[in-house]
Amino acid sequence: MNLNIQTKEKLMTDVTKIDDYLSIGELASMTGIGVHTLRVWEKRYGSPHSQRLPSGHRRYPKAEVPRLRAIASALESGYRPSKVVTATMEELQRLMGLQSFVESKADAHNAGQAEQTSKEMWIESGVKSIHGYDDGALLNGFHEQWGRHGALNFVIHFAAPLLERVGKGWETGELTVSHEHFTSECMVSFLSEKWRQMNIRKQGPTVLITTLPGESYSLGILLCAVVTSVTNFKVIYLGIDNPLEDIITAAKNYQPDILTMSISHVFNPEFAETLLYKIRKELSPKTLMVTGGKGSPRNLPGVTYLTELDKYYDLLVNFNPSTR
Ligand code: B12
Repeated sequence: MNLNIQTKEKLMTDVTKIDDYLSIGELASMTGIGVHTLRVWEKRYGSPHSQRLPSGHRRYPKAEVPRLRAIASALESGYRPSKVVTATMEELQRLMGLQSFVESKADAHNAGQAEQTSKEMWIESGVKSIHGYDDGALLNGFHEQWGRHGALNFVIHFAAPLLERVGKGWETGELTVSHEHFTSECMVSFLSEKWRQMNIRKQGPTVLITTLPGESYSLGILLCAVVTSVTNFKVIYLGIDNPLEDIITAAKNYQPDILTMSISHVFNPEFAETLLYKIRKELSPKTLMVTGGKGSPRNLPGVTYLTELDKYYDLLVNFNPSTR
């Protein structure tokens, strides 16, 4: 592009005055896509499109960050650059199976009766498989709904309600302890395989996932690992019941952008609060602490408490490390 001096001056004023632009290095660190790759893509595909300062340095609109993060995720999942680099955010979400999630969030409250009934029928057929300890049928059902609705819809609308239904079955005496254990085992192995597949070879921003010491419930952090894996973030998964010192050491060594924890009803929120304070005190202020679950304290300074997994997904896709 040949710019005359006037145009160059105007651009310099626009770009340097406006906080909404990033250098190529800043864009690279916020998206996990290398500087060289960004240059090659612009030359080859015309995207992401930069503006030039008179010095020749590129400036990119900040608004490109979520789209580039989605591109990085698509590449991690095996898509070719030629297919995704020029795609819009909507096209990328559709490609990654997130579109139905986004749409279903938009009209979650108006979800059709038919859809609700079919979910309930699916849950009851899962319970039937659980009664017969039929892991083949149960896992097939998981695969089918995951494939049909995508990862996020699966964890929010199928996995969590099935676990809730099993809990009710146990409470009323319909299901035994071994039914509950059988369900947990199937769910743990299915979800672990899924998020680990999505996490392979990822680079870029990190989320450290763990529970507090004394925690016996693992499904909360597994659901968080799945939600994290569909975003651009790399998961470092410590599992449950870790000593406080180990959590702090890992956070110091890996400097994660986010530390995510699920705190189940097993915890007294006051005790959880004491432990969370200790972690927060030792952690870099740059690391965001996120908690959820029935035993999690709320309104703790320096800790973001979220009730829902879809809110957690929103937090991840809108996360901007440079503002921390
Ligand atoms: C599976 C299960 C177990 C398994 C857990 C296995 C595992 N690997 O985790 C095992 C067998 C260990 C177990 C044991 C027991 N269990 Co149990 N268990 C359940 C069950 C069926 C599912 C729990 C679960 O993991 N759900 C999935 C999680 C993720 O859902 P959630 O905690 O509701 O979290 C939701 C949100 O809070 C949010 N969330 C959670 N974490 C986070 C984090 C972030 C960052 C965000 C954003 C969101 C978020 O997302 C979730 C989905 O919406 C529940 C039923 C139920 N209604 O939950 C009973 C249930 C929790 N268990 C119960 C009981 C009584 C027990 C036992 C005491 C039974 C016994 N007599 O031995 C023991 C106690 C164990 C202990 N150490 O204290 C009761 C608890 C009642 C109470 N409030 O006190 C329940 C509710 C069953 C019931 N209806 O009675 N259990």
